[in-house]
Amino acid sequence: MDADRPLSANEGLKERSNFLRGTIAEGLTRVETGALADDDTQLTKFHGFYMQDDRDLRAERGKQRMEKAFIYMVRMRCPGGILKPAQWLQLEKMARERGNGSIRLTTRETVQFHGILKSNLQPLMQGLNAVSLDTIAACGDVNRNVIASLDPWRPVLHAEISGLARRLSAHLLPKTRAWHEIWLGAEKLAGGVVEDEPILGRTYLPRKFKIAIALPPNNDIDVFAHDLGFIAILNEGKIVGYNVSVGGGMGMTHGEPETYPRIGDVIGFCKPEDVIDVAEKAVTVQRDYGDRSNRKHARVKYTIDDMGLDRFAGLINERLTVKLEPARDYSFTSTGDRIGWVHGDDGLSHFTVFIENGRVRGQMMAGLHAIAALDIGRFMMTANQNLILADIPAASRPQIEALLAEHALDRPHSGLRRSSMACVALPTCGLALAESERYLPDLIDRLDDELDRFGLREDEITIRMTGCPNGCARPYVSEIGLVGRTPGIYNLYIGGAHEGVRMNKLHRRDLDGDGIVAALSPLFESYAKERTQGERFGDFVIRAGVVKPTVNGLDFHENLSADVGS
Ligand code: SRM
Ligand code: SF4
Repeated sequence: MDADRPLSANEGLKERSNFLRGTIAEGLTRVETGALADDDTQLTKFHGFYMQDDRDLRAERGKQRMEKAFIYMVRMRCPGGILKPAQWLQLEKMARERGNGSIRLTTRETVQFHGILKSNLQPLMQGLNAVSLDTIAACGDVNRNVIASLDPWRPVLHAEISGLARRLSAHLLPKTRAWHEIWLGAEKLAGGVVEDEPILGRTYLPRKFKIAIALPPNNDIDVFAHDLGFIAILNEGKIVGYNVSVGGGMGMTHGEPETYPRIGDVIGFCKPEDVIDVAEKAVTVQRDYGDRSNRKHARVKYTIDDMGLDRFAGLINERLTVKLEPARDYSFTSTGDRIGWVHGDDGLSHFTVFIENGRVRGQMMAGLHAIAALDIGRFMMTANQNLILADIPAASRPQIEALLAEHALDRPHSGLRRSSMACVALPTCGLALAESERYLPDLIDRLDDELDRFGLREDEITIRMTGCPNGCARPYVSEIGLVGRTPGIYNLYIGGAHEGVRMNKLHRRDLDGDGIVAALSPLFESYAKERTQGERFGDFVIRAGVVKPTVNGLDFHENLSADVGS
């Protein structure tokens, strides 16, 4: 980082916050407004929530000169994404009593609650704490929820990586007691006690930091989209260590080519017992070298591209007790979930419920309630916004099957829909430029009609939509990506790898729904006619010369020329 440039405003705010306390506690007592103080709304992210306003009501309330309809989005921390049925029931209770009645599964194996009023924040946090859950560091300039592949059908391996996710999360959590004090009323630390953040530092990280653990051949967590990735290396059915990937990140800003999505680079291999040290050292290198003057340039991907990958990897190595070894071989086959039943060799079965864009409400909520009330198995929240009802013994299967059928949770879906994700966007996301979660289902109806015409209904082509270029549904690593520009208008990206190892490329700019269908339909037709055995859509459009492959972030924008419209 250039020492001459002034620090961003958030750095001063963190410094002055008394380890993330600010005046949040005082703000909660101010009943005359639904809002919190501006500075505090930056700090609340570290406590796992955002102040928002209902954008559907914004214009009307503005006309009536009323305060915006302030509501809060609360994001839970749940490393590895696994819940007990009783915890699921509690989430549902919280959503009904404290939120807007829906639970939103996110792309990072946890849930968000929307529509929380200020007065409901504390009861919600306490409700989560009552079932050993929390929201600490779910957002903010810290290590976020650690995600791990969900493979309950490989129980021993899965237990190992989900345990690792929990340990990594615990190790990198902020040490401040601010969350416990403000939300649980824990006793304030006595005057003389000095808090410290030995890993994160007193101003925390320059920006968010994300870790994912993959269990090949499953890349359901899109390991290359994260600042730090661990890829399990198997030998004779055992995990012998992990390849380490650094520098993934999806966010960019339209019209600012110096911002770009990037996928991670593999820099070496470490033994299972060294993973925590590798993560800690990667975090501290980013803490010390990340850009604290420009938040749009503060992720690990830019630190790496500024200093060079070798230097970044070298800095990690210098700090490690056991140095990284050369990376080992592995391969991925898919980023998707296995919707429906998977029967394990151990007599346990697992049903992955397809949850369109992660939104659970209505009949789906009722069905999952009935299943959770049986208190069988575990609930696993996938990074594709779906839910696995895991570890169902054979004797309980008929009962679960009946409930799935009764609540239409086992309805078949097309391959495209099964492989779809959309971010939240409107009406809650303050950054949304266009619809996403509320629009993608209708667009998929139309695209399915086209796919039907060419016999492609069952083909699992990954499609992801976001309401802005920040990339919350990881649209740049899907075979088809749609990114909001303005209401009703999207940029279309194609050519990502089905298994998440290559980014896509801009194909057409500024399309409405008709334009998207018109652009994709001929590609579906030629794919159906000309694909080679087993060839994926994303690979086909590259072989057919429709778009050039993206090598990495720095060439992501290279198509931005007249051939894709102005
Ligand atoms: Fe995200 C900001 C929703 C995963 C990149 N993201 C936001 C906010 C909080 C908007 C804001 O800052 O005001 C969104 C809240 C919307 C709402 O109303 O709920 C939001 N992000 C989400 C979720 C809920 C999308 C979803 O539909 O599931 C995901 C929650 C994950 C979680 O449980 O922790 C979510 N966000 C992601 C991912 C995917 C991932 O991490 O695997 C990314 C891309 C990966 C990355 O980080 O690069 C992502 N979100 C962003 C960014 C761009 C960051 C950047 O480096 O440029 C922002 C904007 C920001 O931070 O300034 C953002
Ligand atoms: Fe909001 Fe943009 Fe993220 Fe969608 S991608 S949730 S619109 S920040």
